[in-house]
This record gives sequence, structure tokens and C-alpha cells, in this order.
Amino acid sequence: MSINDSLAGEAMARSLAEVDPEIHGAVHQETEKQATKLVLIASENYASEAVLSTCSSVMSNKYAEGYPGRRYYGGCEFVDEAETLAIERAKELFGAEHANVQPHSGTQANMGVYFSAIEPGDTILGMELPHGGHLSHGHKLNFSGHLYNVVSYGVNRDTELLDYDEMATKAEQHQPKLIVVGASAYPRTIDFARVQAIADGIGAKVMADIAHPAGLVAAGLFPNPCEHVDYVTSTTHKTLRGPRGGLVLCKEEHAKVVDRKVFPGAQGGPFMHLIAAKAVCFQEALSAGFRSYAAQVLANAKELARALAERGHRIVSGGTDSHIVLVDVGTAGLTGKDGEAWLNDAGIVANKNTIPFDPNPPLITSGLRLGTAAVATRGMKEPQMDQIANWIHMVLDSGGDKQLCAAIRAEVDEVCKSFPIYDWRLN
Ligand code: DSN
Repeated sequence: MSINDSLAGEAMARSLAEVDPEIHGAVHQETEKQATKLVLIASENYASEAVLSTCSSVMSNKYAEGYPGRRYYGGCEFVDEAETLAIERAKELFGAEHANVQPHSGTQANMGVYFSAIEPGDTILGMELPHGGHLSHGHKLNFSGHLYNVVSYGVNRDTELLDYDEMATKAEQHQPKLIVVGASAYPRTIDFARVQAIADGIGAKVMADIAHPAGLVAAGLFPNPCEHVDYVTSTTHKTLRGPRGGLVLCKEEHAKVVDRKVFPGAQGGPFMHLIAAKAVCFQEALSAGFRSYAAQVLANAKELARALAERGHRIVSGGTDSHIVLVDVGTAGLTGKDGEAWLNDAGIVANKNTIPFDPNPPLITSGLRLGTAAVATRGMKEPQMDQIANWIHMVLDSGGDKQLCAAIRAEVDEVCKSFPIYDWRLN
């Protein structure tokens, strides 16, 4: 009897379209949107077919609490193989002594490190959210803000660059046990050695969250904190172009505690399909092709910043050293909220974002955060960045004129056809 002869097999083999037309429709529409619009969300990317197919593989069915060779479930031989490959490849990619590939997300990777390095009530020093930091770096609405005493640093008002002097002064004043460095909307390079030196001065540890630039770090195009700090966390789906998920890298001396704090401290069963897909992602990122890709991401961001500045837009910090371009639309009398909506009408997907010292609240903002990881995956290069900058300029300059946005939407659609992505999935 084949699987299709059994009752279970018959039910199991029905397509998504048959079983759930509503979800099938939503997936189809999301695919079409990703194929026909320009994704400039700095935290998004297009994972490869190999990564996506691993995400939807039968590894999803498997429980595997524990770690390779030490599981609380039987039948783990193949997921052990996948997780071991993921660990070894992550270590090789980042030059790390130890890797934990189980965190479901970046926030849970951070949770694993906090639980390892400090106790509830201890002080952490992290970057302020409006200056580019992340919720899990101590925001009052996040677990990190509930469990720990949070002190924040930011950027210098004039240069909009990380203010290491302020960080050092606050470290001296508040004696944090952990300094958290890394950001979601900070476009510039980070001096991890300097942060570690500040921490050394007060006997603190450092956690570097490289969720955003991880792909650039892997390619050697952004400083690698593994050389300097005790704990490094990341996501795997942004510039690293893998499946959705998190990652902790640390010195060997912290390995046992980190593993214990990720599981069972912060999580239960690991998502083995995503861990297997992380292994695929790391394998891809170790290739020469990925290094060329990452170089294009960076070149595209620099060109996008230049082309927008040339058209009169103020770029926060005056430029970028990463995939992120933060545009101050407030100086032109606009809000990020309006800009985001207008650009979406024109087929350009970006997000509103606070800028340093933003007078507007987070749901309005004075900024637009743009990222070049996804468009570089499509194969777009500098000429397309100049074109995109021109479209963004026209949309913002016109105040979101409906006719103009519709005309640009049609042009975006045409350009996307020349740089196809996932189109076959629409058939
Ligand atoms: N909020 C995500 C981002 O877009 O940067 C990171 O968690």
C-alpha cells in the first residue's frame, strides 16, 4: 500500500489550496507582493530556495529537547546531524569558539545571554530605542526592561554617531554588569574593541547584537565582535539571508551556561526545521558568492544614500557603513508614517523609524529606514539604486500624489520583472 492508498495518506496529500483556500490565498498574495514590489525593509531579505525548502521539511515534525547527543527524545539521529552541522558552520563563519543555534529569535538569543551573564535586578547599559537600539536592549515594555535596571546611551546630537564618551561616563557612573551594543537602525560601523575596553574598565561583560549586519560581518565587511567580546547574538534572516531565527556565539568558557540558559532556561523544544535551514544558510554564507553579494549590499546602500542626498534628502549621520540608510524626512516637513504609506502605494516597501532626538512618537516618526539586502538578492546594483532614490524622491516631493504613485507602481512592476524572485511559486 502506498501512502496515497491509505486514508491518512489521502488526507495528508491534499494541497494547501484544497485544504485551506484562505491561507493559500494569503500566501499567494504575499508571494506576489514580494515578487512585484521593492522590499527596502532593512531587516528583511529573500531566503534561497534551499533554505525555504528546508524550512518546510519534515524536520518540523521532530521534537529534540536537549543538544546533539544529549536529547530527551528518541529518534534524534538525523536532527543531531543537522544541528551539529549548523553549530560547526556558525563557528567557522564567525570565527567563534562556541555557537548555540537554538534561539527561536534574536530576542530569545538575547534572553539566553542575559540569563547567562547577569541576575534579575542587575544593571545593563544599552542603546536607546529612538537612537537605533532594539526593544530587547532594555525597553520598558520588553522583558529586558522588566527584569533589569536599564541605563541607556545614544548617539552624539551633532554627528549622530555612537557616543562612546557618553557610554564610558554612564558605565563609570552606573556600574552595569553588562554593556549591550548593536542596533536596529544605526547605519554606522561599531568599534567593538572600544566598547570592550570600556567594559574592562568597570569589570563588566559585553553582548554585541549583530542581528542586522551579520551577513556583512560574515563577509568581512563589518567589524567582527567575536574577536573582542564575550557574547555575540544575531538573527539569521536579515543580511545573513537565512531562515527566521536566532543565534548565540560566545567564548568557550561560557558555552555550558549559555546552552543551559537557552534550553531549558528560555525555551523548550528547538525548531529543528529552522535549525537545519540555519545550517544551509551558514553553508551559503561561507561561499565566495555570498561575499560578492554582501559587497553589493554595501555598495548599494552607499549609492542609495548618495543619490538621496543629491536630491536634497538629509541622511542621518551623513551616510552609511552598512545595509541601512536612515532618512530624516522631518526636515522636509513630512512624517515617516506618511512616507511609508505613500511609498507603499508606489510599490516600495519601507518602514517609518524614529531618528535620534525625534520629536515625533514611534507610530508617527520623522524617519524612513531603508535597507538594501533584499534588492541586492534580486541582483540589483548601483544604477537601480539611483532609480529607486529618484522614485522615493518623487513620491515624497509630491506629498504622495496618487496618480504619480500609481505611475511609479507600474514602473516598479516592470523593473521587478527584470530582477525576478520566487516568480515560479506563483504558477
Ligand atoms: N524589529 C526588527 C527590525 O526590523 O529591525 C528587529 O527585531
